Amino acid sequence: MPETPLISHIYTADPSAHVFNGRIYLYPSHDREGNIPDNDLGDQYDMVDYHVFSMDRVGGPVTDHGVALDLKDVPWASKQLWAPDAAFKNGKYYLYFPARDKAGIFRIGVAVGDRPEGPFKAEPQPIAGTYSIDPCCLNDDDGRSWLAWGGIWGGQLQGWRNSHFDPAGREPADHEPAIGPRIAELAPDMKSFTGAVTEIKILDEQGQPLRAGDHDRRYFEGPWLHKYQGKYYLSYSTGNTHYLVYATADNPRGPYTYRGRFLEPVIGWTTHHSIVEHGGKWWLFHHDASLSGGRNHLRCVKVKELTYAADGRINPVPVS
Ligand code: FUB
Repeated sequence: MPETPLISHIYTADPSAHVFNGRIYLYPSHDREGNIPDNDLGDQYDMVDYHVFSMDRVGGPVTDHGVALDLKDVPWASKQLWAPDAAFKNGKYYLYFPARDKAGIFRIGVAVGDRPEGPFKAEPQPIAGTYSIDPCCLNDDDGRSWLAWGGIWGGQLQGWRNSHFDPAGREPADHEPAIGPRIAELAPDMKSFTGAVTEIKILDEQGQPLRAGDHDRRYFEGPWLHKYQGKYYLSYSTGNTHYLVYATADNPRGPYTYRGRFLEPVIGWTTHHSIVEHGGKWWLFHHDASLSGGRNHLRCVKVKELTYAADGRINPVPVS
C-alpha cells in the first residue's frame, strides 16, 4: 500500500526533523515550479522560502506554521534556498540554510528565532568559513554543537580545495579518495565556528578511504548526524546512485566507517533524510517525488519507522 505524503498542499523536500518541547518539528525545503529545465547543477531546485511544520506524534495531524523565512529577507543570498536544518540553544532557535550568494556561490547562513516555528531573522552575512550546501546540526550530550555540510555536483563541493573555490573543480579520479562532507564546531553564539573546518573521512571496513569511483557508497550530499548508543552516525545520500547509506564513528569529526545502506532509490532523482527519536521509536523522515508523478523538483515528505539490529546496524527500511 503506497505511503501517504505527510504534506500534500505544497511540495516539500529535504526534511530535517527535531523534537522541541515534546513535539516533532520539520524543517524542509519548499519546492516550487520555476519552469527551469532539469540539469546536473540542480538549477530546477529554485526555492524562495521555508515553511516549518509540526506534529504531536507520527500519524497525528501536521500543522503548517507558514513562511518562517523568505529569500527577500536574506541580505546576502541571491537564489536557491536548499535543504535547511534547525537547532535550539540558550533559549533561541537557529535555522541553518544554504543559498547562492550574489556571486552564485553556495554559502550557509543562519537565522534566529524565539520559537521553533519561527519566524527567523537572517544574519546579514553567511557563516564565515562556509561554502556548499545541506547543513545539519548536532547538539551533542556534552553541550558542544557541530555543523556538518556539503554536496557535490550542484552543491559545488568538488570546487573547494584549501578554502579556495575553483568553479572548474571536478570529482577526483575513480581510484582517489572520495570527497567528504565538512564539519566544524559551532561557537557558543551558534552563528560562527570555533576551531577549524575539517573534511570528514569515510573509510571502508578495512580502514581504507572510500574511493571516488565507488558511487554506491561514496558521499554525495545530505549529511545527517545523530547518536545511538554512544556512537556517532553519519548518514547521507550517494546522489547519482540514489541510496541512503551510513557510517559510524567515535567522535563527530570522524573518521567514520561505512556500515551499510538503509534505503533503496525512491521515485525522483534526489533522496534526502533525517533521523529522530520520538515516542520511544526512531523515525526516518525523507522525501520522494510521488506527489508530482515523479517530477524531480516537486517532492513530498514521508516518514517511516527506523530500527536497529542488536549490533547497532540500521536495518534496511522498505521503500514505499
Ligand atoms: O533540495 C535541493 C537539493 O536537492 C538539496 O539541497 C539536496 O540535498 C537535494 O535533496
